Amino acid sequence: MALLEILHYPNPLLKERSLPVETFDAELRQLAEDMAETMYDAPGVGLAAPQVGALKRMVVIDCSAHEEPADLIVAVNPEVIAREGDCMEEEGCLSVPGYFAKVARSARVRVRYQDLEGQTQERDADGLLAVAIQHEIDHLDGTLFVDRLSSLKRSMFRKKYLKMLQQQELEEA
Ligand code: GNR
Ligand code: NI
Repeated sequence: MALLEILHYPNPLLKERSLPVETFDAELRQLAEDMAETMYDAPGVGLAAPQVGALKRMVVIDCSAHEEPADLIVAVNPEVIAREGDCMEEEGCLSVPGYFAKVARSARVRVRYQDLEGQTQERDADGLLAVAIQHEIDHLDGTLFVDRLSSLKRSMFRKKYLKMLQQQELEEA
């Protein structure tokens, strides 16, 4: 059990494409466990391996909030195989703390992935779970939610956010 360090924008690792997982071993299970612990501690509803510096196609998601029992999904090599409808919900990201914006996504998705045993699974999702799945798969392709904003909003984000980071550095110096 270990809490992992979450990388923040503009860390270049967040722009990398993660590699497919081919080996379903104890090391992968340990990473999944540590990612889940890190997600719950943050707290967040999802976490992708590249956010903790591991360029592997694996994500953990739990949108059950405070409901019991918790519904932890560990999805290896996840892909959206069908999508339907459109939505525009406010998103945040543990790698971009303090910034929130509405992002256009599909409203409903069917996702295919492998579990930690390597067994193929499929699952339908809507609402926050559908948004979170799309947000996490984006991380595996090196895409952050701010990359999906209009170019005007994205350039405003960059200016504001980099300025805020500079200010924080000054305060910490
Ligand atoms: O905790 C998170 N909340 C969230 C809210 C709306 C849309 C997406 C998310 S994912 C985010 C955690 C995170 O950054 N995962 O990569
Ligand atoms: Ni994120």
